[in-house]
Amino acid sequence: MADTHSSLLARRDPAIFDLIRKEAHRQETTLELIASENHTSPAVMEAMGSCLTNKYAEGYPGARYYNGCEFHDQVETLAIERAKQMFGAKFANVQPHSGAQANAAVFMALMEPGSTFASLLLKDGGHLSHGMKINFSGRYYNPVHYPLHYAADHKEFEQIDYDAARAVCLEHKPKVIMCGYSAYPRTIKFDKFRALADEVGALLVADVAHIAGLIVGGAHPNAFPHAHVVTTTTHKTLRGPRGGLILTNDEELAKKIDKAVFPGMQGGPLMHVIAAKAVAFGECLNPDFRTYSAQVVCNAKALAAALVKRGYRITTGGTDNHLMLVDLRQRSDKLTGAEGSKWLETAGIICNMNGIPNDPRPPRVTSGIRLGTPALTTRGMKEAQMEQVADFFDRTMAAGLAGPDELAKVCKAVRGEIEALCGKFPMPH
Ligand code: DSN
Repeated sequence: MADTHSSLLARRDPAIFDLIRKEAHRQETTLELIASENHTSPAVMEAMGSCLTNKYAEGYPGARYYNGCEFHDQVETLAIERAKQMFGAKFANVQPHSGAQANAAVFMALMEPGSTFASLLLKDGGHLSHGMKINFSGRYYNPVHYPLHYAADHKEFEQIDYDAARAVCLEHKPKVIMCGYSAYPRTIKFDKFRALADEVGALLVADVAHIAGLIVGGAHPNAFPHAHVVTTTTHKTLRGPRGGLILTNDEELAKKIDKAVFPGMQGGPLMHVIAAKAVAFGECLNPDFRTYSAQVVCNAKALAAALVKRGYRITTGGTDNHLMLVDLRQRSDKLTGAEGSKWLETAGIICNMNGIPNDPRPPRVTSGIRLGTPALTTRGMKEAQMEQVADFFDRTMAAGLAGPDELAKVCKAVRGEIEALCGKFPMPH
């Protein structure tokens, strides 16, 4: 079916076909270390490319505003049931088009415009939908932020400061406390946040977009039963299609959330994506997924240790999850995230520049690079390959520091080695 589909596309729209083919080759032959990306299975992609894209299904299973939804009801119900099973939750909404839209719907359900909520700033590892000034969350609500720990004793340095979070919440009495982050390498203590939420009379929302797959696979504590509401994307460690998901155990909140998603935030659900979510959730419920999640964390720890050995600093001193923030300054003060990540791309390592906590450099330059292991682990790579990845990383940085000629020479050599390694660890097929 995939071949027929491809050859059809090749005939109908050779320009797009060619670009997709080139992108597939890029993915096959490079190392994907962006912490929020992964390689989905062909089954997930097949569901996404199906005829379900043709249908309007506004509403929810059994209560649609359009006819002809018999099979769509069954698809969405399967996705909901699997989502609930994955997280041990009583209610799930699988319709959000993205994680940011899931958060927007939850804000709409739980707060009034102007309400105060507490979160971590984007520059400390949070997310733009957690109160960035130019985002809906900072524009229509009133964010207050809790800090990371920077005490001179370096105890839990650069980690969430739960005492300071308590002080912020006692002062501002937020309606919602957000936890869950996009660049935070340590275990989140959901129980501590819940105790704080109870103390100040707030609802706890855990945006577990980054660690959802680790939770489902048993490699990170579950946000339930502590969180009142959990939001996530479905395409990161969950390895599904791009999309969002909301869960809760509270029936009243579930009703408000359903209304906020549709008709509050969105119109017709993307039924082809919901089918693909169901397929991915089915894969996550397979016992193999536990092995995968554990290996993602082992690989991240191995990669962090291998980089430390080569002179890099990892913020917080390491990682408990799938990602790490590499502070390049310890290797050389001349290295920046912007330049370094471009050199790495030329060599075949795809990652993103990222500010480190208290970064003296601006967000478009940065002193750090964020690396994550979900995609490489999907390809079957293990600790031995993480040592090789650290070696590729460091040789490229050293060459960049040496100058353009050395950089060109080393990138070419490293790229060849990476292509050979990728050949041994193909993407899912
Ligand atoms: N943009 C995503 C990330 O890379 O972490 C979060 O939404």
